[in-house]
Formats: sequence, C-alpha cells, structure tokens
Amino acid sequence: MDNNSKENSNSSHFYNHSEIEKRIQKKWKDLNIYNTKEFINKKEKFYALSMFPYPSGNLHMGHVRNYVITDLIARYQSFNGKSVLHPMGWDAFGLPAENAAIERNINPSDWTAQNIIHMKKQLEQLGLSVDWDREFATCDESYYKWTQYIFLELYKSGLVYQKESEVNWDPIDNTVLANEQVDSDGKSWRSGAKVEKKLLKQWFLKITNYADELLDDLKLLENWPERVKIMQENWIGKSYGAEIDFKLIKSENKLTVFTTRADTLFGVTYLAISLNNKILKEFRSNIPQDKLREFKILLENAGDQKNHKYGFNTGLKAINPVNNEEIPIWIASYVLDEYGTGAVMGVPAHDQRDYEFAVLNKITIKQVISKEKSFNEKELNCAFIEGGYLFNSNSFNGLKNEEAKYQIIKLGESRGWAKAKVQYRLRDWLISRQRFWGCPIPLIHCKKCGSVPIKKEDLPVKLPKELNFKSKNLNTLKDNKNWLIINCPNCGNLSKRETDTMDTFMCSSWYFLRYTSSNNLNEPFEKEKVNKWLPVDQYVGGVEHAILHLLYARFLTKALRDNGLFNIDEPFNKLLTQGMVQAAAYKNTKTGKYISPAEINDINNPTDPQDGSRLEVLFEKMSKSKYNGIDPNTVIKKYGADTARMFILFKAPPEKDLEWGDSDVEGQYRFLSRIWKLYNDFLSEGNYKNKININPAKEKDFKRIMNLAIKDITEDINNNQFNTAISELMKFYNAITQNIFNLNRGLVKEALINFSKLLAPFAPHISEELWTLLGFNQSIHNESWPKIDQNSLIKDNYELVIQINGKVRDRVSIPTSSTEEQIKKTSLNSINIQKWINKKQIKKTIIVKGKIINFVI
Ligand code: ANZ
Ligand code: ZN
Repeated sequence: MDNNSKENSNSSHFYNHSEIEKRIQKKWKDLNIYNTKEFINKKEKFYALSMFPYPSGNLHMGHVRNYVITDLIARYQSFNGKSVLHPMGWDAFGLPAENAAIERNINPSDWTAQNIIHMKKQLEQLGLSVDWDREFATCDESYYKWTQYIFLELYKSGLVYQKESEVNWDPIDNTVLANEQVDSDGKSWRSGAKVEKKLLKQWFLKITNYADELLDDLKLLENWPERVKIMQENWIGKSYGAEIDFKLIKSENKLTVFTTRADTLFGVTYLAISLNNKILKEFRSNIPQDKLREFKILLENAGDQKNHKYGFNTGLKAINPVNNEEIPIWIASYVLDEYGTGAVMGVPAHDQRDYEFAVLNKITIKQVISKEKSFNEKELNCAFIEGGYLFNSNSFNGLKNEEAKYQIIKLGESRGWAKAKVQYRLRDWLISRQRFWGCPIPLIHCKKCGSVPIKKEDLPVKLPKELNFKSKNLNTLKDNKNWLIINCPNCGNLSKRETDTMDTFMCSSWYFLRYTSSNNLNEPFEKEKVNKWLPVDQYVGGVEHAILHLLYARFLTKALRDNGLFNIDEPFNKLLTQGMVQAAAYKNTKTGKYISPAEINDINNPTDPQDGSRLEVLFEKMSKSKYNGIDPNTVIKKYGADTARMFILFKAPPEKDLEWGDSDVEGQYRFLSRIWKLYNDFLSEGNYKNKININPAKEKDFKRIMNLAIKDITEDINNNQFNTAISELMKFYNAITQNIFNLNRGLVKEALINFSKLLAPFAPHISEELWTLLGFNQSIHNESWPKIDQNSLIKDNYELVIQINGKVRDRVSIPTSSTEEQIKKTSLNSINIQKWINKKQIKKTIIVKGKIINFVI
C-alpha cells in the first residue's frame, strides 16, 4: 500500500478492497446472477468448465489459477450474450479421505464434507461466477447412484469384464494400481512405494474396443494443445506390424513374436522372452533350474536400474522361418508380458535395445539394412535404425526396406508363418480398487449365477455408514456382514456383494454430463440437455490429466453415446492446460535440503542457518515440501481477490508457468487503487471542472485509442492472451488520465463505462462497484461487451516512410485518404528527398499504401 492511500484511508478515494469485495459478493448472491440461464431466446450457449478439485482441505494457488482463468472466460462469454454454464463440484472419493479416516478414526464422508465447506468458502472469496445450484460431490449418494447406473450401462453393452490378472500392488497404500499409476521407475504415483506384482480377480472396462475411434477422433480436436494430442496418440500406441511364428526345435510348438520390422527378419540372431513365458514350463527339464533361479534373483535385485539388459540363455533353439537358421532363445528383462505376444525377435544390428543386449551377452550381430544400395559391411557402434536398402537377405536384397516389409509379410502369409497385425499399446482399463472409500461396484457374486448386476431400481448400492476403519482386512467392506450378504437378484440365494470399489477416474469421467442436470433425481442426465450444452466449449485444467482423465472421459462419452444416451462424440471442444504456479525455493545444494524462508536471516543473501552455506534460489512449483507455497487466503486478505486475479492473469500467458512475485502483486494492487481514484475524482466534480479545456483534435485521437483498446482486448481474450489484454487495459487507463481535461464530459463517461466493462472479467468486484458509482443500478455482469466504432479506428493521417533505393531518407505525415499520385507528389516536395534525388532520373516508384514509398534512382 502506498502512503497516498494511507493518508486518504478515510476518504472515498481509498480503495477498501475487503469491504467492497464482501459487499459485492453479497449483492451477487442476493441477485442470484450466476444462476444458469437456460437457453433464453435461443441464445447461443457456452459451457465453461474447470477440472473439479479434490477436497483435500485447502485451496492452493494451482486451483486459484485454474478457476480464475475459467471464470474470466465464462464472464467474457456472458458479456457477449451467451447463455453460460459454469459449474463447480468435488472429486471426492479417494485415498486421502480414507487414510484420514484410518488415522483419526473418523468417517471419510465427514472429513470430506468439512473440507468441502472450507474450500467452498475460499472459492467464494475469489468471486467466481459459478452456478452453485449445480454443485455436487462424487461421494454424494445422489451422484454415485448414477455412476453405478453408468457402470451398468457399460455392463449391458459388454464393456465390463472380470479377469484374473497380475496387478500392480502398492504395498504402502495396500491397493491395486492401474498401469498408468505406476511411474517409469516402477513406483506408485501416490505413495512412491516400489510396486509389486500380485494375482487378483479384477474388473476391467474394454476401452480397447474404442482404441481406433479414440485415435482417429483426435483429428476432430482442433482446439486442443498439440502436445496433449500427441500424448494421447502415444498412449494408444497403434503399431502396424506382423506376427511371425518361429518353430521350436524338438517340439510341436512355436514361438510367435510381434514385430514392426519384418524387413529385418534376416537379421534376427536371437529370440527374447520374459520369465513368465509358458515355454519355460514346457522345457523345464531342459533348462538348469538352479541357474534360472539365480537369474531371477539377479533381476529382483537389479532394482530400479532402468532398461537393464540382463539376459539368460535358455539353451533352447528356434528356426527362423525365412532362412531356416537356428537361433537361440534368451530370457530378457526388457520383454513385456502385456505387449504383443510377449516375445521379441532380436535384431541387434537395427534396434538399439537389442544391440545393447547383444553386446552385453555376446550375441551375434548381423546387418541387413544399409543406407546405400551398394554396401560395405563395417563394424557398428550402435544400431542402424534408419531406413535403407536390404542386403544379406537373399531374394529381397536391394529392395527398399518399407517395400521389403510388405513383401516379407506377404511371403510369410502365403507360407503360413506370418500374419499382418495391428497392435495397440493401450490396455483395458482396470477399474477395481480394494478400498472402501469409493463408489461400490453394483454387482453380486452368486454361487449359482456367477456375477449378477444389481437391478437399476435398487441403486444406489450405498456405502455402509458403520465401518471399522482399523480393520486388518484389506477392504473393511468385507467386515460388514449386514452389508456384504444379500439375496441374489436372479435366483434369490444368499450371495455376496462385490467389495471392490471403482477407480475414482470413473467418477470423474462423466461429471461434466451431470452438471447439465445436477438436481435430477430420476436420471443421470437429460438427453436434450446434454445434447444442448455439450460439448464443453472451454475446458481448463492441469496438463497432468492430459492422458488418463481426458482419455477415460472421451471413452465414456463414446460408449454412452453408443447406448443412445445422447448424440455427442467428443466431450471437450477446446482445452486449455494451464501452467504451474512457481515460487522461489531455497536449496542447500550440499545437503539437498530445502530451507523455509522463515528460517533465513537475509533473504537477499540466503544462507542455511544450520551449516552457513549459501543457498541456491530456484523457482519451483509451489509445494509444502519446498516451503514455497503461498496461501491464497493470505493474499486475498491483504490485497483482495481482484488483485490476486489480475496478478495471476497478468504475470504469464495461461499455458506458461507463472512465477510468484510479491512486488508484481503490489503493482496490480496499485493499478486497481489508481483506477478507483480516477473514477472518484471524475465523479467528485470539484476541482475537475476548473481544469477542463476541451480540445477536439485530442478528442478524436482519444476515440481512436479507446476503440483500439476495445479491439485489442477483445482479440487478446479470444486468443487466451490475458496478460497482453491487461497491458492494453493499462494503456487505455493512461490515455484516459492523460486526456481527461481535454475531453467533453460525455466522452469521459463513455470511456469509463467501456473501461469498467473491459475490466470486469478480470476484476469483477471493483468493476461492479465502479459501475454503481457511474450511476447504474443493474449489475455490470448483466451488461453487454463494448462495441467497436470502426470509423473512429481510421486515422486521419499516417506516417509515410520515404525511401530512396531502399534506404529510409525521410518520413512525412500524410492524409490516409491520399491517392498514389498525391503520395508521390508529397514525397517529392520533401526538401530532404529533393536533396537526395538531386535531379537524377527516377527509374521506378514503388508504393505500399499506408506505409512506404520507394524511389529507385
Ligand atoms: C524386431 C525389430 C527390429 C523391432 C527392429 C524393432 C526394430 P512398437 O512400435 O512400440 O509397437 N516388441 C514386441 N513385443 C514386445 C514385448 N512384449 N516387449 C518388448 N518389446 C516388444 O514396438 C514394436 C517392437 O517392439 C517390435 O518390433 C519388437 O521389436 C518390440 F529393428 O521386432 B521389433
Ligand atoms: Zn443367483
């Protein structure tokens, strides 16, 4: 706060943000202005959506940035006359509540409800234009009833199945994780524990049925960030290749591999399988089991070492179908059970992974592809992975490798040892979780009938209120016999409920549909409403959800569409992934520890109070562990929500990371204070009147500047360039204050009206108050966006650049309406130009209207 505002703290010139914001928020509530207006007068719709938060207890800056961006867009669209749907809710099932329950022996629903109350208050302080009438939490019975309903819809379409499968087991959280929840080091994304393998019966959703559509329809998503689409594409991972059968020696059986490089078949020098391959059982007696056990132990102890290339030669042999060569079969740690056929043909000369494996294990390396047609074999020091021409490949020699791929598969198909094959990396979605704080899977297990769905009219399958949170049972739902035992809906026999609950991604895969009909007790959503409101026009959220959440939501949308529930193909039309909020963190590079700023004596010369060593200052994502989190509450209290919003929107483009800076926050506060003063000065007439000295030329200029501001700010918002929009607002503000005494009062008022509106999506409270000061009774947020007066944009004069032989020799002011003749005449009148031309002959004259004239002499 500057001194000036302190002195004036009792006058109306003092920008009392907290009083204003409280009052304005109450006004909005009383007017109920953010209640969604359903398609009034066939207005165009706009669905603005933020990824809903997990109710962890406190709002953090990442949330604030997310919701402020969406709010700005929602408000702007409403100014532009659209019916706006801007809802908010809670992604409320999941582990933190369950862990809190176990730690404190409280019900997770109570813990969650408290958090929601607290966080909602914080959200309200931000002044969001959210329609709170549509709020829900995914753990509400009235919501998860419909999650179960949707599960049964998928069940009906045959998209749900149960399978015994090796699962990723998190030994800290005691739960199964989806592949996606295990990072590249084999650790749980949540607990960080090293994930183990375990066999369990699990529920899956057949997302792979939609692999092609999910891939192809990425083309429709023109307004998604390119990198998100690439991530989804890689995740689906469609590969065109072939399955090739290798006969096993001394066996009727064969080993089938999946390869994308059939062109390298002559270069195969080994086959690789994983430890789980069934031929290891078939040939148990041929393989020294003690050696194999040693190898297993070696692998287990290899730990996290990424891409380790340990191998074990089984002694078994197979025949390469293309040339009948005998090749050894190795066990390799890089072979995945879950991809292709779980077996690989090793081509060390042309695959880097195979190359490293072969070098380490002293396996032959045979080259079969070279860049040029004529080839001299030379030693490789890495795999040659580019395209080229075949050699060492009998009748295929000299062929381009892409062509050879096709020819070799064709030969193999005619001989019966190859089959063209499309392979996806995408796996079915494992949705079972062995935890109690989730949406119960609405099925029962009957000895006679197998798994039977609960009847839709009996939904929801409610979570029992009484649970033993200290249970030794993996999932305490198993302890609750009253809940567990139920008559089979089919035969009436006593049977057991399914105790697995759903992955919370299931709850968040359809919430955007529910917002269209949040309060409907009879249906998950109304078809007409979904058809009208969807797709979401602008979705805003973190890039960490680029793959899973967005892919699952797309899948569910398509699956439910196919059940006739609505006619939408894609849920999210436009996607904005906001950058992170970072702040200075202080790190002792010797110990690797972060030091809290509170412990540092001199922040400009930071040292570790423990060992005195100088600390490195890093800008990193705000987090508790780095002591660099900034609490939104504190900022709002000190400066107000409008300042916080302005800062966040001004400091960086929304997609980029944002570095927190206190002085920049103060800068925005001062800007709002000055705006406040401008309006008050203007309206308190007194000294204003005496200084007036109207100047028509300046008025004309000012009108141009004002309309240019409207034009630029509008374009900036349309392009999500909120930071430059605020710069334009600042310019407009400067133009008003510089010209105010030279403009007639009507024009000043017009400017202040426009300025308030342009400011409103960014700083909604202060602009509402300014609006009232200007004498309007209605809310500014029901107004329409300023219109551009195209005529005022036209300049009377412009600066013409005069060049001779391409060099600038003069600049003159010239009427915009000048013809080419007049442009030439004016230019030749310039004394400077006359000097340069010096009576030489003009060979050519080039005119770019509105800009340049060039004389060639
Ligand atoms: C021989 C070969 C030669 C290969 C070459 C590549 C390059 P994408 O493109 O991701 O589909 N592969 C097949 N199944 C595998 C498994 N279960 N675990 C690990 N690797 C496996 O990858 C296909 C390639 O990955 C296949 O093509 C195979 O190696 C390997 F110069 O076959 B290739
Ligand atoms: Zn039964």
